[in-house]
Amino acid sequence: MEAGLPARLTRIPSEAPAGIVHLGLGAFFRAHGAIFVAEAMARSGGDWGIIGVSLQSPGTRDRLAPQGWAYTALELGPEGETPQVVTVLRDVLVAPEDPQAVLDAMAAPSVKIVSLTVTEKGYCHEPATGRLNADHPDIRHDLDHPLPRSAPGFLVRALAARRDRGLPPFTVLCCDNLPENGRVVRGVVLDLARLIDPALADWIAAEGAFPATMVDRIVPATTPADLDRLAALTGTRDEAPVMHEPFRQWVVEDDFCAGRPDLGAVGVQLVKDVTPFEHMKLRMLNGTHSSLAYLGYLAGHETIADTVADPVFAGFVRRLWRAEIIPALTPPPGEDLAAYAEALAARYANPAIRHRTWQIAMDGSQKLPQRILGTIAEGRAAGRAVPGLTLAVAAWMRYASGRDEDGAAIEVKDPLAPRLAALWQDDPARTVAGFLSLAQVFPAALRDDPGFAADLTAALEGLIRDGARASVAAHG
Ligand code: CS2
Repeated sequence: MEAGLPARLTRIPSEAPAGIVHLGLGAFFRAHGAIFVAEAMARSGGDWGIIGVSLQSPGTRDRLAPQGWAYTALELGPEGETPQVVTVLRDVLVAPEDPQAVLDAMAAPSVKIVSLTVTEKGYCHEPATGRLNADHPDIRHDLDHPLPRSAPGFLVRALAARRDRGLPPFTVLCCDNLPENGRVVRGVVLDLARLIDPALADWIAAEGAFPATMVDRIVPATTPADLDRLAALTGTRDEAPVMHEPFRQWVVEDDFCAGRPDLGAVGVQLVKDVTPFEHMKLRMLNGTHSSLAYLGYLAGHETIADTVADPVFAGFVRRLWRAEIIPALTPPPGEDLAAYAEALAARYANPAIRHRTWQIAMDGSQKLPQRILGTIAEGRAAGRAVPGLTLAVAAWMRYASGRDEDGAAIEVKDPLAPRLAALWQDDPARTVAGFLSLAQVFPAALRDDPGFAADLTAALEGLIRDGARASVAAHG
């Protein structure tokens, strides 16, 4: 079945029928959730094969189809690379080509879970409030058409089909880096369902389940050079491998309405409350990732490993953890935050992971609230200085202007990109005032805090005057 992929690699066998539909079949899920599920089935059985759905383009489907949906996951350790073949996918559907086929798959009686990695912007919500943005063009489309475009649209229409067929709902398992991601996706699904059919919303609210999760594994985008290196390593060409670091963590609220794979047997932490884990990971990992991405990019660093190899940045990130982020966190059960920070420093430094600052810099308007702005707001409310994170926000603004320190164009990827670029003015105070008027990004506590506006303006002035590296050095 896995034509072209060598049998001598370690295999995760599984021939079980599909019990999971996954929306957003990017590299992250294939290197994280899919592997946990495959291992859980290999260990404890169960019909948890996965049907992947690409919500945008056919590329992944077209590359995986000739391989019988199998692919190599290449672990990039500091001391070497270890491939394994993952055979848990049963099919890949491309939503824009055939949305009905996606709805049919999601409404199949064998499907018990619909998981998602559709990125922050895929939920069509307001990042600052967590509520559905009913004016989002895809949501407006999905309100009027039975064949949806958006992830919330697919969830609602598929749940409606199940109710109409007398089937129970599936569990909606959000695997994106959103705070309280289960509650957010439940909120957008119920908001949309209510606009379509209030009785459907009541049924979903009563019968459905939306466990929160914390997901973690660094998965840099696969490059053409990776394909060549892997082919040399294994002797076979895989057109759709994924690259990942050795570390992985998945913390899941144990609230499933129709069963689940035996995830606990393969190291998934099944807990009652994911919130402290989410805060730890979003603020300590993703918060510093974004800070290093904007400042590192402006300082001319291509990857996170390159950035933290620069001693000025290595000192800066440690100071962010120690002085600005950890003081605002409650440690989750069993976690030591100082040790977690040390482990992150080692993960960032892994030279085998070529994780581009440009890749992490994407979609800043969707990421900053949960990664950085919450820590800043809590720090300021507690009277704690947060100069490093404030500098990171200034760097985001500079990055979003679309020009780097040499005046060269930056390819800014963000749903708000044109709007952000237009906010850039010659006068830093006016630039800051413009950005702070973005209610969908900045919480009220920061929008209404003149002290924050002043600090941010000073940070931006320094950034423009001295450049990113010198500004970071001044904070070290
Ligand atoms: C990164 C994340 O691209 C980004 O925004 O911060 O993808 C990060 O690598 C993962 O969340 C790690 O678990």
